[in-house]
Amino acid sequence: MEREFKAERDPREKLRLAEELYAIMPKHKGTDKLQAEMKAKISKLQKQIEGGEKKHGARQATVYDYVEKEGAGQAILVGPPNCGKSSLLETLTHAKPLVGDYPYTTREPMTGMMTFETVQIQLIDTPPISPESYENYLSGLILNADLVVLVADLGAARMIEDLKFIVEKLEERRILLKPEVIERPDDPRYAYKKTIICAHKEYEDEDGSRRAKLAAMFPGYRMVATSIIDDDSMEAFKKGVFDALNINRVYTKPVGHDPDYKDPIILKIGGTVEDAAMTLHKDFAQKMKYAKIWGEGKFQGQRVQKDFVLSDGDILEFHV
Ligand SMILES: Nc1nc2c(ncn2[C@@H]2O[C@H](COP(=O)(O)OP(=O)(O)OP(=O)(O)O)[C@@H](O)[C@H]2O)c(=O)[nH]1
Ligand SMILES: [Mg+2]
Repeated sequence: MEREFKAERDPREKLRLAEELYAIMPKHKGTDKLQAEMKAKISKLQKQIEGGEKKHGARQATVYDYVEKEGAGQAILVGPPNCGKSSLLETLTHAKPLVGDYPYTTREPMTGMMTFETVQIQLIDTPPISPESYENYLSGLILNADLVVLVADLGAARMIEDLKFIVEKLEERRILLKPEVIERPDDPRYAYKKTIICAHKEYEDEDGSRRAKLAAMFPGYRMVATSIIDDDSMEAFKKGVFDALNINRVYTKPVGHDPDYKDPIILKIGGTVEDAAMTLHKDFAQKMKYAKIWGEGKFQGQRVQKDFVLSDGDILEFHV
């Protein structure tokens, strides 16, 4: 592992390895000096990551490795050069990324907010991943996102090879793309990332054979076929992302008033009445005695307790 630590260039990876090395290091008088050295290295790496400190001449790209989350969820568009990532961002949000009919158009990440029904979802457009290019900060961006959207170019002759390269590249960075994430990897150095497949430029695949290849490569993954000139497919993309985020929208209503549909509470699937109240205020959740609920499959206005599990679209009226 020590050799791995020395070879690693990505500061976040390096930090993780350093912390691990420190954890397994025998702690006694004889290793005092080593322990101190390792601790110093860890703190230096932490500073470097936080402050984006420049190491003499070394190429550091910590500026882009974190995008603060906004809205109900954050999805990151990842794919080979020229597959249409920036076009998707441009079509689905108000962002104005550079789009070009040549590879490597995008040089830095860009974000935009996509509206799906009553929620806003954040999209991140990224520079492409290929044998010629991998920006180190991508690992951090992907790890922080709630969802990876792997964009496939149905018109590219090397579609499968290009995607295979990306999957392997991320694996090398200890990120494993998964159709669903229900458990943590056995090896703590790895991270599972929930991923959906965007089969983009659908009109380049008239007989559907390329989509079939994609589905065979990514069994069990949610897949959505898209084209920027097909509005229905853009809606399907939004819904696909929303569904994959595993979140519920819960609306609140003051007693005697209509529900507020503009600003839903966002909860993980399985969230309860108490969780919903907590998002408003901790004290409020404590004071709350019960809630009334309106929604599918419920008696309208039914009284429910704090531990009641909510569904998407439920309307709550809190009673203190
Ligand atoms: N046929 C077709 N072409 C598309 C579609 N979406 C984008 N394109 C074209 O694909 C090319 C690349 O688009 P970009 O959005 O720049 O692709 P990108 O993945 O951001 O490319 P890089 O930034 O280089 O990685 C452009 O010529 C777009 O017009 C689509 O749905 N169908
Ligand atoms: Mg681009």
